[in-house]
Amino acid sequence: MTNKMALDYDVIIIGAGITGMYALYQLRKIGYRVHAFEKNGDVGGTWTMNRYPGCKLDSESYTYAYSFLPDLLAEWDWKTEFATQPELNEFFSKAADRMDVRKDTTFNTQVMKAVFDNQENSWTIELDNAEVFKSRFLLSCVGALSHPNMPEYPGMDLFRGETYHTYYWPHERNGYGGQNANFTGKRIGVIGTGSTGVQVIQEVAKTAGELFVFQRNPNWCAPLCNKEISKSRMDEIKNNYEKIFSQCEKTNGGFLHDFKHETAEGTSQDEREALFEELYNQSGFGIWVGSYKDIFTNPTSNKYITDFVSKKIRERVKDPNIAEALIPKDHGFGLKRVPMETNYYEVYNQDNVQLVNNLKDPIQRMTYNGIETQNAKYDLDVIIYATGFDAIIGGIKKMDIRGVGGKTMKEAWINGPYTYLGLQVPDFPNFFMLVGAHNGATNCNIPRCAEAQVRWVSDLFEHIKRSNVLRIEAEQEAADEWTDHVNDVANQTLLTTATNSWFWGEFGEGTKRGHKLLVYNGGNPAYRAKVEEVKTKGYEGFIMREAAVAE
Ligand code: NA7
Repeated sequence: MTNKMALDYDVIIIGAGITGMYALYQLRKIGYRVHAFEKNGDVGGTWTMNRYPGCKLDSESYTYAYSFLPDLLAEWDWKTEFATQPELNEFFSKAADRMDVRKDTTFNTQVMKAVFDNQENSWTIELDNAEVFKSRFLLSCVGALSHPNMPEYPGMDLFRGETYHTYYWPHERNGYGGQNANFTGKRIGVIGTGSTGVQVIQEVAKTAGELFVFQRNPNWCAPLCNKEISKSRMDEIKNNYEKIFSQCEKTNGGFLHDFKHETAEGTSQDEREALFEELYNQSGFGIWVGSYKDIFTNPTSNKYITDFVSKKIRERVKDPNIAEALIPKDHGFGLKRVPMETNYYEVYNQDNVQLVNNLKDPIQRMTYNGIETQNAKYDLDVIIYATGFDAIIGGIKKMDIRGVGGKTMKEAWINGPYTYLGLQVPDFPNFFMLVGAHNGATNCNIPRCAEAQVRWVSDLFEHIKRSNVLRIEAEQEAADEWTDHVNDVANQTLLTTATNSWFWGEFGEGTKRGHKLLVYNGGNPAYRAKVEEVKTKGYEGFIMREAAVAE
């Protein structure tokens, strides 16, 4: 039977952040009718939403750009090694202008439901405004950190002061817009001490009347060492973009930094300390991913760096009891995302800052006046929630996605993410997830790996077009193998000892309940090699049905 139903688009993209914008641009360029739906009011994802005071990058700014817009790169001057939110927002906004993607994007619109039609090989999506659209293919580019966690404490609606979640920071009170001065002299409570909380705390501590930091589990933080970029340095960067991007391609995380040595075992203490010291005082993630590769797999090596960073915290925080409360005891250094900081630890030497250790004295409720813990009451003018995200899979969970036979993603992922290459799920034909769970592009300096992923998908879509493919889906066996591989890689690391982290999710029922790593930890080069091999072998692991066969 010939397929006669009307498609609104060939491809619908969900999300117009860094990945979605580029996917739209690429697929449109190769001849697809593409449209994106974006829940926020503009492009840019993370960088249009997180406007809290102190929000900035901890990837080097010039590694975080689109590499395929040479004109923009040539005229764009980064102000600092690690750019602030407004600068990034402006960069990606200009990039959107160059790609002219806004004209094919509907903003302030959320995809609520997507249903696959097994006869027509198409997706029908339903929006939050009740509109319905049909497309042949559906691409999720919803972002890894786009669905925030808001805790549910009793009395939250009673608090008479100002309440913020860092992700939903009001645009008119942009942390860099000067209005933030309103916090001067105020009594502020910050809940959460991940990367976001750390950035907020070190910023608002400068002017707060009193700042109370509500910390549940401490994180290992390390100095960012940000600095301004001079004209001559910027010229040098512009002349070296190609080298910079190619260096990032070689490293596991898509950063400039790479491990100096395979193992720390057998090294002398002096040798190790000298390397750690050098990296601790260097800008960026070098201290995390620039020393010994086996700090992630070998408990002895991990203890070396853990002891080193503990010593640094003890040196920097004057009160030994506070220093101990700031040193994680439940996991080694680097096994969760390392927040990068600027004088974060010194904040706790200030008279206007108090650390509230919620492991010993948990938050009980919010009141009209502030926060009540088991043992104390804190009167506040402002409460800032820096409580993180339903990471990696939050965007997928939020939508009601139904594949062949009405199967839901919840059913498909009952025991954890189940994917082929992190891109497709069996029984969900024509549906792709970019920079999602078990995907090599997710545990990475996002623009670097997102770009590579979009290019790969774009090649696949050229093939689909050339071969008149109506339906593409992952083979079950291929998905089994990939999922086992992702879990095997995770189980060979010490990350399994630090599962209270947004890298992990809890899945399964009864005795099967357990933590599953949400990201692929095999590294960017290994992932890229794998997907290239799949392409070379004629997209091995994908079942494709061409029009003549499918009709
Ligand atoms: P994270 O790193 O997930 O941190 C969230 C923080 O919030 C963490 O300290 C949590 O403590 C704390 N938290 C979460 N829920 C609660 C409740 N209910 N009560 C008290 N404290 C809570 O998120 P971020 O936004 O900081 O960073 C996410 C990524 O964004 C970051 O790594 C960058 O890549 C960009 P816990 O550890 O659970 O005890």
